[in-house]
Amino acid sequence: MTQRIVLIGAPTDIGAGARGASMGPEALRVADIKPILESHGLSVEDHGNLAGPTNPWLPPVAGYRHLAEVIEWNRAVHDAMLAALQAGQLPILLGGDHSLAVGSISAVARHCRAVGKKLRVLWLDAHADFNTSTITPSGNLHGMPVACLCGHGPAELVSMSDQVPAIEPWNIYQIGIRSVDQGEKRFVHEMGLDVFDMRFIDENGMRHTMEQALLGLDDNTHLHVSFDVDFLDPEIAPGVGTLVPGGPTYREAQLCMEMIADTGRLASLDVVELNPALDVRNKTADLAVDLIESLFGKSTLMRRS
Ligand code: EXY
Ligand code: MN
Ligand code: MN
Ligand code: MN
Repeated sequence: MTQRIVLIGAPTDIGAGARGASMGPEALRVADIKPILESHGLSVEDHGNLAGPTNPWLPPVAGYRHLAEVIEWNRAVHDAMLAALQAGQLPILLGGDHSLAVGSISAVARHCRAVGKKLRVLWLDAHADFNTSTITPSGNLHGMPVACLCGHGPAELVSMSDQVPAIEPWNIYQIGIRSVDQGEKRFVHEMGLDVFDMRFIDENGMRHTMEQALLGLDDNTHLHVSFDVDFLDPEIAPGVGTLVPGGPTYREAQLCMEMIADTGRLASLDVVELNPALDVRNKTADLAVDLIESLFGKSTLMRRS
C-alpha cells in the first residue's frame, strides 16, 4: 500500500531563543519537499499551515517564556497530527521550533495506545531538551519538550496526551547529543533516558549506534522521528538558531536516515528548528529535504535487495 504522507506546517518560533524558525515550513516547501518525495512514488498532500498566536518576544515568567502561546500552538499541532494518524496517514510536522514536539508526540502516543501499537521515539538533536522551569538557563520551552513528554513540566503540556506521562523515558532514544546543561544532565540520568551522544558515535560509529537505537523494533512498533536540524554539524547546516560544533557529518547523517528507512517502521516525523533567517541560500533546507528523502528510502533504490 502506498504511504500517504501529509505535510502539516506550524510556522512559529514561540518556544525558541532566536527568531526565524517560523519560516521553516515555507523554506522546506521552497526546497521542494513535496515533489521530491513524490518522485519516489509516495503520495504527498500538503495541508498548509496551522494558525496560532504571534510571538510577543517577552522575557520568561516563572521559568517559562511564552507559556500560554506555546500551549496554544501545541494544541493545534496535537489535533492536526492526531487527525492525520486517525485517517491512516503519515504526518510530517514542518516546524517551527522543537517545543512543538510536545503536541506532536502526545498525539502519536495517544494514537498508539488507541490502536495497540508500541511507540519508539528517535530524538535526533544536539540537545537533550530535558530542562524544567527550575533548571532551565533560558526559560525557552524548546529546551524542555522531552521532560514535558516524560511528565515534568507545566500541567497543560504534560497532560496533552491521554495519559501522564505521555511516553515512558525508555521509549525515547536520543542521538547526536552534545550540549546538555548541568542540572539537565543530572535529570536525564535520573530519568534513565538512553542517550547516544557524540562521544558514543565517535567511539562506536553511526552504524553501531543506529543498530542499538533500532534494536527490537517489530511489526507492531510505530517509529516516530523527531529531527531537530541542529543535530547536524553546523559546517553543513548553518541555518539553525543553536549551532553546536561536532555534529554528524553528511555521510553519518545519511547512514542514520538510511538505517531508519530500512526498518520500514517510520510512521510519523517532526522536522524542526530550521531557521531560514540564519541560512545561506536555503542550503540547510535543501539538506534537510535530502535527508528526509533518505528517511523515506531513497538509497534503497540503488541497492540490490
Ligand atoms: N539547553 C538550552 C536551553 O534549554 O536553553 C538550549 C536548548 C536548545 C534547544 C534546541 C532546539 O533543540
Ligand atoms: Mn487530507
Ligand atoms: Mn531540540
Ligand atoms: Mn537542538
